[in-house]
Order: sequence, then C-alpha cells, then structure tokens
Amino acid sequence: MSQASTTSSSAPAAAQIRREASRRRTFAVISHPDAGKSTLTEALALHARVIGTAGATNGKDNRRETVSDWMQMEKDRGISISSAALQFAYRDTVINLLDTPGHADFSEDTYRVLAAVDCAVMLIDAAKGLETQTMKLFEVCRARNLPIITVINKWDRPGLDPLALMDEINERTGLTPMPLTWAVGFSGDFRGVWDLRGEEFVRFTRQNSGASLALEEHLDLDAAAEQEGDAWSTAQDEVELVTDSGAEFDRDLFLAAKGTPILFSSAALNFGVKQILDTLVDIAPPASPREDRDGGRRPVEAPFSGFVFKVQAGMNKAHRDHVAFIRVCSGVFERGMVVTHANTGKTFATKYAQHLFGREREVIDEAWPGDVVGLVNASALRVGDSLYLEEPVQYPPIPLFSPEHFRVARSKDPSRYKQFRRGIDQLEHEGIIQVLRSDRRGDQAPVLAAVGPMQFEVVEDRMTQDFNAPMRYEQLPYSLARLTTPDAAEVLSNVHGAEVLQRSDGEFLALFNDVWALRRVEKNHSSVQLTPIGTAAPTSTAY
Ligand SMILES: Nc1nc2c(ncn2[C@@H]2O[C@H](COP(=O)(O)OP(=O)(O)OP(=O)(O)O)[C@@H](O)[C@H]2O)c(=O)[nH]1
Ligand SMILES: [Mg+2]
Repeated sequence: MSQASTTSSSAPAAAQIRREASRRRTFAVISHPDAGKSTLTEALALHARVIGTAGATNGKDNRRETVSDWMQMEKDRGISISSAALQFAYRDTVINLLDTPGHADFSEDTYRVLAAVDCAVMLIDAAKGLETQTMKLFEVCRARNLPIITVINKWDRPGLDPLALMDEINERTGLTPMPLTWAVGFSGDFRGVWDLRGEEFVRFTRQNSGASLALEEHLDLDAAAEQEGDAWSTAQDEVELVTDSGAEFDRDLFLAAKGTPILFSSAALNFGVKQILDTLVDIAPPASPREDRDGGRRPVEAPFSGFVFKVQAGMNKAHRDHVAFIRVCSGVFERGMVVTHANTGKTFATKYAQHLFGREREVIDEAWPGDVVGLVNASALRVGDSLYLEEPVQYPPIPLFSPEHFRVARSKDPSRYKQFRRGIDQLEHEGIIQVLRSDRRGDQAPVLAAVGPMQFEVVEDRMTQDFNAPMRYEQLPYSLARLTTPDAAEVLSNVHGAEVLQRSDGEFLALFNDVWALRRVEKNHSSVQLTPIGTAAPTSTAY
C-alpha cells in the first residue's frame, strides 16, 4: 500500500492537490433529446485540438458520428443511449466532460452523472425553447444546487426570438439569464457572436461543412456596427433590453445556482464554441470539497476518496471487460494504490486505471480531485459505492429510480442458457435494468424492470451483440412497484393485479397493474408493508 508515500509528503502534496483540483472543470452536457449535446461535445474537443476534425458524415440523414456515441445502437439510431466521459487539456485546465443521453428512458444514467459533476452545460434548441426534459433537468440541477451554463444551440436554423427565449428561461426556471455572448444575425442567419466580456464581435465562416474549426474574424464594436449594419443594431437593442432588466453577469449568482450565463452557438458549424470552452475555464467551479453521507465535507487535500457513478461493459470488444467510472473527490489517485471499498470494508487494488475519451482509453498513473477514472474489471464495484484511502468516507447514495415497465426475458435458444444468464447478470451489474426473480417463475424467466421501454431494446441488442445470447420478451401488465417484505409474497399470491419478486440486491418488490390495484391491497391487506422506491422516474406522470 502506498500510504507511507502519501502521508509522509503530505505538506507539499496538499498544496499540489489543491492546485490540481483548482485546474479541474468537471461538468455534464445535458438537454432534451436532440438539442446537440454529442455534437457540442465533439466541437469542444475539436476546439481543444484533441481531435482533428469533427466526425465524418456517415451518410444516414447526413448525421455525423461523434466520439461520444460509440455504441452500435447509438450510431444506428443517431441518439445517445449511455453517457460518455471525455478528458482533455485546454489552456491551463483539465476538462472532464460527460456527454449524457437526452431520452427520458435513459435518464437514470443522466441523473447518476449529475451526482458526479460540479456544473452542467444545458443546451436549448433555438427552434424549440424549453422542452419537457429541459424542465426536468433544470429541476434536478436545482435540487442539487448545481450551477448551469445555458447554451442556445442550432442558431444556424430558423428559431425563436432571443428575447422571448430569455423571458421563457427566467419565468419557467426562476434563473436570471445572464448573457455572456449574444448572437448577431437572426436565427437562421447566424453571423457571429458579440462577446460581451471581451467587447468584440467574432464573425464566423463555416469550413468543411462544419467538420473543421470555423474561420474567425475579430472586430471591434465600431467595425462590427459598420460592417454588420442592421444585424448589429438589432443585437445592440436586444442586449440593451436584456442587461437593462438586471441580467449582467454575476459569478456569485451563477455559482449559487440562481442565475445562468447564456451563450449562443451552432455546434454543428463550430460557431460560438470556443466561447463556451473559455467560459468553462474562466467561470465554472473547480473541484471543491464534496459533501459526504453525514453532511460533512472532506477537504480536497485529504487522502484519496471517490465514488462510482457508472459501470459500463462492452467498451472494448476484444477484452470484454467492464469499467467502473470513479469521480475522484479528494487526494491523489495513484494507479496500483490499494484502497478500501467502503461498502464491504475490503481492500481493493487499483491495478488497471485508465482515463477515458469516449470508448478510447489510456492507462493513467495518477488522477486528482474532479477527474474521472475508469477502473477496469473492478467487478466488486457498483454504482454509488465509495472508495477511500486511510480515513473512511461514504458519499451520498445515488438515488435509484422506481421502475415502471416490466417484462419477462427468455433465452431464444435453450442451449445458450448459460450465456443468457451471464448477459443478464452483467447488464444488471451495469445498472441498465433491474432483475427480479421468484420461485414461481423460475430462473429461466427473470423479470426485467426498467424506467423506460427503450432500456429493454438496449438489453436485447446487447444480449445479441455482446453475449451472443438472442432473447425474447413477454409483456407484463405491471406499471408500479413498491418495496415490501418476504411474507408479502404469500399474502399477494392470490391477489389479482399484483405479484412479489425479489431483486438481485435481496430487496422484495411488490408489482401492481396500476394505482387501483395498489390501493386495493393497501385497503384489504393492511398488514403488508409497501414503501415507495427511491425517486419516482422522471418519465412518470407522478414526478
Ligand atoms: N443545424 C444544426 N444541427 C445541429 C446542431 N447541433 C446538432 N445538430 C444536429 O442535431 C442532431 C442531434 O444532434 P446530437 O448531437 O446527436 O444531439 P444530442 O443532444 O446528443 O441527442 P441525444 O443524445 O440523443 O439526446 C444531429 O443531426 C446533429 O447534426 C446545430 O448547431 N445546428
Ligand atoms: Mg447525444
């Protein structure tokens, strides 16, 4: 164990850890589906010069491939299914970016990521304004007190009036919009951005259909007025109106999650993207002490600690391994270090540690607070687990969503039952679905429980692709689950519209057709304990 080396040099190391933590920017890109998160992720990496061109056009719908959408199903469908982590250096900072899926069916993944970041970049589609998931995500960030940078994207397409958008943000989220850049040219005729901090106009010309950095011209305000005419005077009027209503940038308001900086972009054309990256470096919060389960805060310079916010397998087909994504909260992480797994009290050797760039991975030797580390084949680790060196700590549990969709899974080919079982266990371990069993149904027919039905498609696809275990589903009528006790199985065995199964973590779940079935049981069998599970899913109407 490398305890000696970490403690003996603690004085100089503490300053270094604080310095490294202050260089970290760890954030999630979030939005309603399709607003351009993966495209912006790609554009940010392009501006940091870590990739040469933004994904080549792949033909289908002229959609571009992105580094973060690497799963076959993501490429086929053009949506993100699973969050992806990208680490890269920019200016004097280290960026840890998490591109999340927008679809509500995958929101459990998105919410886990939000538990691990210090800030969020919220995209709004200029033509659509605030959509259902946008509002839910704003709420989740508010509950976590997470500062949000808002980006109005797709300004190259016809869209809404910018002032109306500012009003909508203010009225519906309660956050004060504080523009840092303003679009020059109406939506659909995006000429450039007025950088309100740098007091200059940056005019963009697209290059290589948006695959390369846009050409940039920097003009002072007089030259902008002269050359852009009406477009400039419109922007001037708009900015005046917005700033008159008290929306000047105030970093404290942003860090307190009460105001949101606004920037305009076209992620697809690389317009306004450098300004987003610079904003993240200049104003986004660095890694700072994170609250633990007891409400205390472990200083960043304390010995290493972190927690698992995601488990993902199948990233490397050749090795069939799975990776636990760890957010480093304190101290320095050194590869090979022996840490304690808070949930079991067992020690744990971190032999295979990597940094992540979409599906690409590279061995790392050390990581600092704010960094995301991939621990390979750390099969004991589950989402929400904490790890530490020396002084024990447990970070808050990551809320589990209440499943609302249930199906029986069966192997299509009985001779491949072993692969079927292994696949289901693995996908359950990754947290893609919950797995329920009962003696009555038998092990051949586990019940899969999900927040949204698209999770079943992911399971089916992965079972075929990764485990060569084709499977089929049988629908179940249930739409509601409650935690219960083992004796409820007997009581409810003859009740219509209800059933008790056991989840892999040992908990018993009572499933109900609908709220009426639940109410009937509550009334007729008052001895049965029924407790709501974690958080209601954001897909739920009850949410
Ligand atoms: N015109 C235009 N199209 C864009 C822009 N940004 C993204 N797109 C397109 O919008 C579509 C969706 O983009 P994605 O980046 O996959 O969106 P996403 O938010 O990651 O979607 P999910 O992850 O599935 O929620 C793609 O066809 C992109 O090429 C933009 O600024 N302008
Ligand atoms: Mg995406």
